[in-house]
Amino acid sequence: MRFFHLSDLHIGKQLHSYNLRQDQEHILQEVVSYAEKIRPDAIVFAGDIYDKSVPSAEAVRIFDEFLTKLSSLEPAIPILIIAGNHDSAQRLNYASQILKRQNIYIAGNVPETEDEYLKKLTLQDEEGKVNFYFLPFLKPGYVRGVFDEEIPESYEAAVRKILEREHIDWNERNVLISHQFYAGRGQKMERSESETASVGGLDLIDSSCVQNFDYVALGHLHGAQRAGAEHIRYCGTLLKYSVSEANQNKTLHLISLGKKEDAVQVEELPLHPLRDVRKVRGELEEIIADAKLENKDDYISVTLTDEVDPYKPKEQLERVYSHILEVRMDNTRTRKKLEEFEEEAVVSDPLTVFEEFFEEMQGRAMNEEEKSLLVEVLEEAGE
Ligand SMILES: [Mn+2]
Repeated sequence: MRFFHLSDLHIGKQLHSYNLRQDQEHILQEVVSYAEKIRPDAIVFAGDIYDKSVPSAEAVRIFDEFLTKLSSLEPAIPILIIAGNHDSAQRLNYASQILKRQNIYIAGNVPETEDEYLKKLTLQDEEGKVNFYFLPFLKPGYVRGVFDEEIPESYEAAVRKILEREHIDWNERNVLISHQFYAGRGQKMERSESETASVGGLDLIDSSCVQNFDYVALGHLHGAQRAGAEHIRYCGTLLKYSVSEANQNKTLHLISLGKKEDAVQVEELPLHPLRDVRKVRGELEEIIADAKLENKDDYISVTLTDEVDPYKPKEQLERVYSHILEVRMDNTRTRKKLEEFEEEAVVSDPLTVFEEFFEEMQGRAMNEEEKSLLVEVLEEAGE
């Protein structure tokens, strides 16, 4: 069985001041072409379809056209979708009953009562069954109704407890689709600036709690990477959504499941974005002289190292680059300025900042109860 693993489409996203409509339509068309050519047995979307919980009409149209193209392929390819933290579960769920008839399976919500379970889709191949379990993005509070109004003590506990109550036959092949922050024990994950920063790392889940699955299709982190094991993976975004991703290689993940005892195969299919995101650094004159015509339309982040601030650098750069994201200066003057402000330049996450403030005001550290209350408040504010 072979399936595409995608996540974090973030349809409707802007890159700095640029609307990415054309770029997103272009890359989604490439996914459609791959689907036509490869004919995978399923296409999996591990959350964050849209960039906003209330997507624009344009974003909805783009996704609609994309889904329509995929679902009109014959023979039909099942399409599996879960909600991410950027999606609205209710909005994504809309028409999910009708879409099921089109082989589109959507899970917006996690179980909310004692008799609700994860959505599950079983597909068949020559080796037998493959069960796909849909685990949409959750926060511990979302599943309190499943556990007698008791909120699991952490994200990890919530995921573990939700999975424990499923009747999973581990002799069959099982795939989990999930949108959370997983990492192997002690593993440092690569984060990108286009991701939502988490508060104090409390959303971190040890990937060992999902290791029994034959494959775990993850969304949330925007760089493709493993979480603790070969078969627990983030596929990353199809496009570079921040300058911090300029050096990442974005690909389409094709997963092959063989016999239960065989290791999964992961093939990364190359993608060809309409415009790349690139960083260039140097003196204004040399950057202009080195600019290549074929890169003219790329999204460019420029760092100028001229000791004398050039006159209207952005206007000059626009002669060779049509999509400039930012122009920064890095010279003796700006570095000196940075040093002077170094103390202020240390930006911690809001939780740490408030903890320090609290201690200064109260003369004691926050206790656990106060801390968890604050985390809740910050999360609400973040939404
Ligand atoms: Mn995302």
